[in-house]
Amino acid sequence: MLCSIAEKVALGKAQEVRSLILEALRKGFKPTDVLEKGLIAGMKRISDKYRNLEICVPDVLLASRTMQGGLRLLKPLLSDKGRQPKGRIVIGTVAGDIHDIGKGLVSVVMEAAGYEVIDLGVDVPPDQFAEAIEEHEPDVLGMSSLLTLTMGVMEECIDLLERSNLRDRCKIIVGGAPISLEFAEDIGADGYAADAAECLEILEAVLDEKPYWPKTSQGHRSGA
Ligand code: B1M
Repeated sequence: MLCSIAEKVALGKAQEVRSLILEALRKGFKPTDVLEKGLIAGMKRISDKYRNLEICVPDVLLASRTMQGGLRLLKPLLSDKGRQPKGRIVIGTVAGDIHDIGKGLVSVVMEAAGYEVIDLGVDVPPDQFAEAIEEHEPDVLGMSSLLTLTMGVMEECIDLLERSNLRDRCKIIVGGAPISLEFAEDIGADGYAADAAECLEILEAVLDEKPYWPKTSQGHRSGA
């Protein structure tokens, strides 16, 4: 059943995805499994096909809209509104970059794990991140970038926060396909996550002031 959801997401069949999600939930599948093995798996298929030039941009957009429709259905079941939030996160995709599917997934997973998430959207310039830190006083600032061309905006943002004496107000984590642990360290971020699941581990580590060891980067920080 979860495989069918993934398949229909990749084909952009919004109505069928909706029906399948409702059916899966009725049958007792966990919302987190529907998210990971259905929606995220479907998006992964479409990303791979796009990379291999098997499909074009409109197919990707159709699939991403389908996935976002499914996410809207799952979101209320994933977040635990009654509990005191574990922390507040401000997140956004950096200026020049409009990719928001991965950031959306990271946000949903963080909300599901009990964090309050303030999503600034896409194409967010450094000064808007700075204003959001002053306004929302988050524990963590998260920046996402999917383009090698826009990775540098993360560094510009951290520089601006340092110049404005805001850098110590919160931890900073970064992520997105072109980002690496080495890059995150070079620009002075506190953490890097390769995917949404790893993002939760990194969040807990940076909030506990513990060193982070992303699974994807094992060995890199030996001796640290
Ligand atoms: Co774009 N695009 N795109 N695109 N697009 C990529 C990223 C690309 C790799 C495709 C390619 O060439 N093979 C390439 C970038 C190359 C590069 O710079 N290295 C690219 C390009 C070049 C472009 C355009 C320039 C194309 C053009 O116009 N000529 C253009 C740029 C527009 C802009 O931003 N200014 C563009 C446009 C688009 C669409 C609008 C068509 C669409 C975006 C739709 C949307 O987001 N609403 C799109 C898409 C969908 C992709 C691909 C196919 C898929 C991205 C995606 O959603 N993946 C992508 C190719 C690929 O990745 N295979 C591609 C699924 C998502 C779940 O994964 O986003 O990686 P991802 O997120 C993961 C992790 O990265 C991580 O966790 C997420 C969940 O596991 N993560 C974080 C992400 N943010 C995080 C933050 C964290 C922690 C973890 O902490 C804060």
